[in-house]
Amino acid sequence: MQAPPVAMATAGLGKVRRRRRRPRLGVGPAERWARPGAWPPEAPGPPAVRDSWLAPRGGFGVLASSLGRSPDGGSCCGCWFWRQWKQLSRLQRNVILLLLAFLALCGLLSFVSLAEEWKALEGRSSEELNVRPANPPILPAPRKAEAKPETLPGGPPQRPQRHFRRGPPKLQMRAPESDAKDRGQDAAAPGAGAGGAGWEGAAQRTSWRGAATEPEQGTRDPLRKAEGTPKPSPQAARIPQDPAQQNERQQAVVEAFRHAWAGYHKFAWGHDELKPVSRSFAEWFGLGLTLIDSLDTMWILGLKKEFAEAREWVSEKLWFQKNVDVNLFESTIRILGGLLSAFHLSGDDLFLEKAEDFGNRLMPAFQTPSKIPYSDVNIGTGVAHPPRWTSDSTVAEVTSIQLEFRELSRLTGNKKFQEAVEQVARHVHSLSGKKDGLVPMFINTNSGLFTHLGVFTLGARADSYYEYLLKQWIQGGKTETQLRDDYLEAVEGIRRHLLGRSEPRKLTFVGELAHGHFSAKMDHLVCFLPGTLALGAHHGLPADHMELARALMDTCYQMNRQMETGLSPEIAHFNLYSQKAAKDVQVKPADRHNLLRPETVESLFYLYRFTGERKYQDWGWEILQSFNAYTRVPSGGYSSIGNVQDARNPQPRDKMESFFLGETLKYLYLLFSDDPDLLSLDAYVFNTEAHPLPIWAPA
Ligand code: DMJ
Repeated sequence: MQAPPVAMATAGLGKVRRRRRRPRLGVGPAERWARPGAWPPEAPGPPAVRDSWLAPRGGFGVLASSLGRSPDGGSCCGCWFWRQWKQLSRLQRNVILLLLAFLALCGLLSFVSLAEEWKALEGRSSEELNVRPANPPILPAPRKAEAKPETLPGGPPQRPQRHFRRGPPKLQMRAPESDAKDRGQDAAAPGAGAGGAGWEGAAQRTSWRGAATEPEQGTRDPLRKAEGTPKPSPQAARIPQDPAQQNERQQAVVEAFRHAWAGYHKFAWGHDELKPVSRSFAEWFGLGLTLIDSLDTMWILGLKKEFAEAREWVSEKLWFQKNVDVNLFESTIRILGGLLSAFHLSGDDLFLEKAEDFGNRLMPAFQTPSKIPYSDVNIGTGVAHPPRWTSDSTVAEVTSIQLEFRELSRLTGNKKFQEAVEQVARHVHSLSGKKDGLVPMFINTNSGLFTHLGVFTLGARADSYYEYLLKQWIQGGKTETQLRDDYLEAVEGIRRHLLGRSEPRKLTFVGELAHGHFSAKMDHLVCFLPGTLALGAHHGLPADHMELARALMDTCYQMNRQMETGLSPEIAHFNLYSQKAAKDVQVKPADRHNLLRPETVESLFYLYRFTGERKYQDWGWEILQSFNAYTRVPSGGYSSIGNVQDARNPQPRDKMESFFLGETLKYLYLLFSDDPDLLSLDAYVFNTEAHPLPIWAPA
């Protein structure tokens, strides 16, 4: 970022030098240069001096060495400097001023960066003095883990380390239609390496602002040390795999899945994401993200052949010894969650072995001064780090990995996964800076304190914090009351500070609060909330949560319904004023896109399960038809779109997110089912990427 201005300035001086010489050689009229402040050929100044500082070898060093005495040996250096300055052309002066401004800017930036570090350190000491976690551990040990004295996570924070790649660099590569399939991750196989350092070369790669740990040896052993053989969920047997049992709407979902999968299979096999329009693929982590995210959906939809082929790829091509940065949250909910869920549904040990290997590689992220994990970790080198521009992590990210790590501990008998994430949960529970249970969006990995205080949202960066409070409580058999209480307090905080009503339909929406200022803005992401509220009510929380769930469900439906394509924008703004013909849901040009997100249909699934009201199925059916009408790409796959308000040209954006298969189509399929035992919500809890994990039986 900073190099170009220097290069430009240098290039500029070169040009000046060439242009100055022309009139002196008599090329072109001398008058061209005879302007105030320019350098006329007849100017009395000393050409030798002028040439010397413009000459490449002398440059600014020569100018600097001339300072302190005038050319005629006099002592008035200020006068001499001023004369020299006056003799420069405007261009030359500008170049010099630009350079000086650039140097000043560099100085300023360095100062700001140092100041930030000082502030973080100060914050840390004040936390150590004043804001100690108030509570003892709030969560029980995993049922299978007691007898296993595994090393706990943590240890002293590492010296700042360097990371080599920052994610997600969405590289696009075109897949030859014929053989894209087999390239997968061959290069990442053990010992081979496309940049993969493997464990051996890993430990020394260190420097700026990250944590590195010695890679753990024998990452697959702990599984064998678990008490007894880990058991997949017994509920798996209840999933019907016979297509004959599927109703018409479920069959339509299966057809949509097959179409999406066909595109992925043809153009992106083994890669992270399909780019359906360009018939190519994009890499994020280089770990076959869509394939892993889709495993349990295929199982649930009864797509045995497709599941078997994907399983084969996991067995043969999925290796984690790669020098690649992954985002801790995204890879936990999609990859770890996907593998654990595939294990539970299929009973196939392969998925648990892969999950444990991957979980081990994520652990360095927790080695920070505060134990609040860094956002990114290199799964090959064990180097973890925050984003380049900050040492903050996102609150939703560090508090929405608990279901997966806890389940991994339960299955493997290795406590360290659970301990690491529960330490984070306890710490966040104890922090000040909340407002009636609502949390800010950022937390600093050095100080462990919330940052950017005073801004509250249920959308991006905070959303799944609330979801995981409830779901951890359910997962643990409803024994961890602190989680439930934090959740209840947060729902009251939402009621008190974030609810609004639109005009003319009086839709209830969840807005945002920034330093006391209410904004009628709601991300589509917030549409997870009706489902979560309904789930809580089903598990015995106050009945009025269900009423709020119903009201918000109507709103989320309208966010889809009021658009020309029938698909919600990424962000909606709600009209607060009574005006004739005004719509409740308004959209700004920058927010008109739709990424095939699941939240509306996710909540429809919960609402239908708990109420049995057909309208929720009908609303989901409308949305599936809209996806088919406006996002389906004929050659295979579905694409996110750029404008939900333009049914003629919805502007395909050439990207099929993995959650379309992992979540959106799965929730639609479950919504259309009339069998409450198909992944019963009394036996399973879905992680935030729709991967079902078993509810732990009461001890
Ligand atoms: C998914 O990865 C998860 O649902 C996450 O919680 C939010 N973002 C996407 C879907 O919108």
